[in-house]
Amino acid sequence: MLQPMSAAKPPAAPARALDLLIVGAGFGGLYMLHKARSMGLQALVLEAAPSVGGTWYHNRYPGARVDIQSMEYSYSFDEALQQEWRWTERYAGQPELLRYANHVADRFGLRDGILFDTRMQGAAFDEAAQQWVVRAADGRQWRTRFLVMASGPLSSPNRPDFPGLRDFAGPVFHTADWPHEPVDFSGQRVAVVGTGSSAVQAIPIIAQQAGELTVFQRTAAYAAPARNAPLDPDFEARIKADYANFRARNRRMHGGFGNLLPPNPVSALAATPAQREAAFEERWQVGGFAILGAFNDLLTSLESNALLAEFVRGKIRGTVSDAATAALLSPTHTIGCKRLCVDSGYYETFNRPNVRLVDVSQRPIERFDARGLHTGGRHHDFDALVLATGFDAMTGTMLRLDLRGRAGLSIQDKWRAGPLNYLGLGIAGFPNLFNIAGPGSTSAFTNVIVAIEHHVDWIAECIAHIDAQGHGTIEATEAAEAAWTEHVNAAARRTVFLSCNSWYLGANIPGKPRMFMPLADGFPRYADHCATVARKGYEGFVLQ
Ligand code: N01
Repeated sequence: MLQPMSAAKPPAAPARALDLLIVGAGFGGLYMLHKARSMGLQALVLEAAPSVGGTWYHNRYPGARVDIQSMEYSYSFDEALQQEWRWTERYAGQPELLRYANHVADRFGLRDGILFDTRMQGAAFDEAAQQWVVRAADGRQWRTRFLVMASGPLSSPNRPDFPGLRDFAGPVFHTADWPHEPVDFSGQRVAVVGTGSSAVQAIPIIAQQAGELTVFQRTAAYAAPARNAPLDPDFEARIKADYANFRARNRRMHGGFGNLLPPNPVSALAATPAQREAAFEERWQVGGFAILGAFNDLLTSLESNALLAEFVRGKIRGTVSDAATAALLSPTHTIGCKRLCVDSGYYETFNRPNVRLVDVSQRPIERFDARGLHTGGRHHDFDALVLATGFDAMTGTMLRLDLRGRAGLSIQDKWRAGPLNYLGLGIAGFPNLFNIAGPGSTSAFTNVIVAIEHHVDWIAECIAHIDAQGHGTIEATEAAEAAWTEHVNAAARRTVFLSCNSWYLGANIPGKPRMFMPLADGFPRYADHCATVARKGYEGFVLQ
C-alpha cells in the first residue's frame, strides 16, 4: 500500500534535465553510463569517492582479492576490451581490479560524465513533471527522467556499536574503508574482529607483519583454498580464442561463472563414501567455489550439505596443529549458508606463534577501553584494531538516503518490513527508478559483473521501449511486487540458505528486518524471467 506522507516538495529550480542519473561509479555505474551514452541519452553519474571503482576503490585491505576467476570476473560487453586486457593472476588482487576500472573509464571516455566527490543525499519524484529531482550533499540538484541506483549491494560498512570503542587509543580500521596510505603493522599488537570473507583474506597478510595478532571470532568460517597463481598464458589464450562463447556458456551457469568445471549433476546421497571423498577432494584441489559443485544438492539438501561440511572440517583439523584451535575454527552451521570464503593460507595462519584466536560466540565483546577490549572475563591489549565486520548489505545504502517516491512515500517506510521490489529492478511507488544488483535479483549469488551487465542491458532496453512507445513512466505494480517477494522467499525455502544467520537475511545487523534478500533461483532462470517480462510488454509494470 502506498502511504501518503507529508510530501517532500521537490525543489523548484532544477539545474538541468537529464535522461538518466546514475548513482555510483563502480562496475555497475560505469557500464550503465557507457550504455546510456551509446543510446544517445544524456546521463550523469554521481560518485561519492574521488575516483571510479566502487567496491574495489574502498576495499583495499591487505589481501583483498576477487573470489571468482579474473577471466570470468570482467566485462564482456566489448570484444576489444576483453581481448586486450591482460590479467596477471588467476584471481585478480584489488590493485589490479582498480586499474581495470580506471582503464575502462579512460578507454570509453567516461570520466567527463562522472561527478566525483559528490554524494547523493536524496531524491524526490516530481509527479507533475514525471522526473526525479536528485540532491547531492553539497546542495546541488538535478532533474532526471530515470534514476539508476548502481550503489552496490555491499557498500555501507557495518560498524557495530561496541561500548567504549571511541575510547580506544590506537587506530581503528574497517576493511571496507581502508586508508589509501600504506598501513604498517610491523611489530604491533593487532586485533581483528570478524571472520568473514574480508577477514579471511586479511588475516594471513596481517599476521605476517604484526608482532602479535588476536582474532575475535563470533562464527567460524568455512574457507576453500583459492589456489591463486600467475595466470597461465595458454589458459588465457584458449579462453580468448572463443571468449564470446565462453561468456555465453557462463550466462547459462547457475552463478554466472564456472563453465570450465560444471557442477556434477548427481546427488551427494547417491554416491558411496569413497566416491564422495574423491569428488570433494578433486574440487578442493581445483580451489575456490568449485567444491560447491561437487554434487548437485549441496546447497539444497541439509543431509548432503552436512557431508561436505564434515569434509571441510576434516581439512581444518588436518591443517591446524593445535586441536583446541582447530575445534574453534570448525564451523557447525551449514556450509555455503553464509557465503563460502575463498582463502590463501587462512587456517594455516593459526599455526603461527604470533596468532591467537578468541571465541566471542558465547560471551560477546563487552566493551573497549584505551588499551583494548574486554570479553569473557579478561582484558585483551592491542595497539591497532581492524573491524572486518562486513556490511549493512543490500539495503543499507538506499536506506541512508532521503529517497521519496509518489506522494512523498519514503524508502524507509516502503522497506520497513524488508526490501519489497519487482524483479529486483523496480519498486512500486518509485516510478522510473531502477536498481542494479540489489535485493530481489540473483546479484549476491552471481558473478556480479554478469549480474550487472544483465541489469544494465535490461534497463537500457526498457528505456528504449518506453521512449519508442512515447511513455513517460514505468512503475512496478504492488501485485507484481508481492508475487515477486513470494517468489524470492520460495526460492530460498528450496535451499539451505535459511538455516543460518547471514547478511543475505539481514541477520548481521541488529534490528534489521529478517527477509531473505537475494534471489537463490539461479541466474539463467532469473534472466529468462526478466526477458519474458519484457517480451510481454513489461508485464507487472504499468507504463504511462
Ligand atoms: O563481512 P561478513 P565481510 N561482534 O558479514 C563478524 C563479499 N566479499 O566483509 O558471522 C563480533 O561476511 C561476523 O560474525 P557473524 C562477500 O560477498 C567478497 O567479510 O555475524 N563479530 C563475521 O564474522 C562477503 O560475503 C570478497 O557471527 C562480529 C564478520 O564480522 C561479503 O562481501 C572479499 C560482530 C563479518 O563478515 C561480506 O564479507 C570480501 C560483532 N558485533 C568480501 N559483527 C571476495 O571476493 C559482525 N561480526 C573474496
